[in-house]
Amino acid sequence: MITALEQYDPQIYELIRQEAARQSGSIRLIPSENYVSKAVMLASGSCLTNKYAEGYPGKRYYQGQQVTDLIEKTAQQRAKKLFKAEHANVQPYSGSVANLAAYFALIKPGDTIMGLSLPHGGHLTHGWKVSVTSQIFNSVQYTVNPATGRFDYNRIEELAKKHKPKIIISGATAYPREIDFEIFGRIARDVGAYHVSDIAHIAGLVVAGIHKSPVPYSDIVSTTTHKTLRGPRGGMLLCKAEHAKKVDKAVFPGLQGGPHMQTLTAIAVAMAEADTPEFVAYAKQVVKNAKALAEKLLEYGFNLVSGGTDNHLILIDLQNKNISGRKMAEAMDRARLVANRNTIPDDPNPPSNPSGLRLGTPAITTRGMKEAQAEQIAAFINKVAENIDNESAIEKVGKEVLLLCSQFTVPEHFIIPNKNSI
Ligand code: DSN
Repeated sequence: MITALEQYDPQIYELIRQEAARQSGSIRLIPSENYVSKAVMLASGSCLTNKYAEGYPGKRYYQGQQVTDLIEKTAQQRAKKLFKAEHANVQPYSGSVANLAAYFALIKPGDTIMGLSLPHGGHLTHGWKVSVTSQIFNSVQYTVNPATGRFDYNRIEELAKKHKPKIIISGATAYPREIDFEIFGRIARDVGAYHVSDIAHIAGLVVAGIHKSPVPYSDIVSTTTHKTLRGPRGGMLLCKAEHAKKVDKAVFPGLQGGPHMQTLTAIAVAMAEADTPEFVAYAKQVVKNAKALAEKLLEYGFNLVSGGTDNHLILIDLQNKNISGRKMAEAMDRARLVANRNTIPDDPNPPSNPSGLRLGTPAITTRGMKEAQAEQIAAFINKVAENIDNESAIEKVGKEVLLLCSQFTVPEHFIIPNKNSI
């Protein structure tokens, strides 16, 4: 396939080759990114991209669904088994659409939703002010306790009692601690709200049994498929049987047309991979690596929101280093350490140039790195911080990073990069 692309469109081929080289010649620390397996990559680049399949298995609007029905049923069954859920919808194009579908399945425009504020670690679609979710619904936002960086469940409960939302959303994109979904479920029940949990970041940890599953305590569970779960970029909804019809209707025809069958097929493959002891070992190592990275960063004097991590991600508060999140992320990028700037709870600075930096270990763990390499990465990050205005020192760190990359090559499913361009 790649040879055909090289012949037909050398310009795009060359850009793909450069991206493959970037992915293998840098340490990828964005907690929502990963490397997929060869099997997932093949399925997502397969002939399923040619097929329209509006509807659901056995109830499609176009003919020619002999194979797509079997694939989607397989994906649904694998999702139900993996997450121990009564119903699964594997069609959402992304986590954002999955969240919207969860809300539309349960409530009406104008109703109140309550989710975690974005600067405190929530997602845009949890009701943040610039998201359509705050325009369609009345949005109430809870926060973490800025002093601890953790949820104060009593305060969340007080807010829920005061505003009586129709949906309480649990889940986060930048919360380094385990979330107690059972408490969220209880608070929701007590105020007569539905509980929607968004496990986009931690789905792989839930599957591996490292974090407690929200499935028994939620009306609907929403997730992406490409973060710790290590599948293609997509979304998924899991729910109790009583909500199945409403969820399916909200996804199609409510919000989407035909599902992206190539992605859905690759999601099925990723779930087979996740249902293995190897995946459980991988997910455990993701957390061990994050803890090792966090410990070492603390030794170097970095302040971590909540003081450490229980999952795959770390949020650094850079204020004591007098470096902005943006400056740090950009300097790290030049040293081949790819992370993202991030707000911290009660950040005095705007999201465009916040005070924090978010790191994660899913991708480095897929490359086979362990605690020793996580500690080495902490040392690289410290060197960048100590030499933030010294370009030659940053370049030197980049060379050391490249050496580490060469010892932990990207699993061979990637296009072999042209070494000259690294
Ligand atoms: N953009 C994702 C993340 O990086 O966490 C959330 O959608």
